[in-house]
Amino acid sequence: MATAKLIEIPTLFQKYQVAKNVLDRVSIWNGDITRISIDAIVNAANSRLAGGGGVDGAIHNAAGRSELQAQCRQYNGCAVGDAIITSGCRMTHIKKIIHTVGPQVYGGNITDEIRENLVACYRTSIDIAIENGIKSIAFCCISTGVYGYPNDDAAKTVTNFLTEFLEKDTSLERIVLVTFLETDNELYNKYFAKYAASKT
Ligand code: AR6
Repeated sequence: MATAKLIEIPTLFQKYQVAKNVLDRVSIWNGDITRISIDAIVNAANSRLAGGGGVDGAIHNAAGRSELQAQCRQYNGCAVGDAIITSGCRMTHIKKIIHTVGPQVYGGNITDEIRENLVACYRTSIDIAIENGIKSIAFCCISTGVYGYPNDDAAKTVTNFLTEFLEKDTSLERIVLVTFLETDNELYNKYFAKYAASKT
């Protein structure tokens, strides 16, 4: 009879466990970011933090324009790729709003610098969230509206960054990717499925 042999956990299974730990903490949700009950939502702001249209306008309306503007004025604007934090003002179902400024894309031409700035928006927002004890965070699709960042490249870039980040991070319990457009929902599903497939 063959002697018993200690079998090591296959590398494949270890990879699967890492991916499961990432995917268990990410949700893709189609809807209005102002309706989510979560620790923090991330706004796609402008560098003057002056309020605007799109998701920025929706968040200012829901939070109360004058209250939110008063908090934004305490900062001297915000650079592209950087982020600042305010309270949720009248949005009592959240604790904080993180305002980040995405890169602008003209003519669909994405340079390395533009892509790095998009990643910086997510990284800086998460850094500020963690510094403020936030455990759950919802992102809108930064830069993909008025600022013209192509949806496919954004979804791929953000998926790559977040999966890599979450493989190492243990402090964030949930990231919700809020898609307003069906196309962004489909793109995130595609790229997260590719990530999952790469680990099995
Ligand atoms: N909830 C979730 N996502 C939304 C909502 C909402 N209520 N409304 C729009 N979106 P954009 P940007 C999506 O243009 O490209 C502002 O005027 C939208 O479909 O809001 O970063 C600022 O003041 C798109 O997928 O932000 C800046 O000047 C995504 O949010 C400028 O626009 C981002 O679109 C920033 O442009």
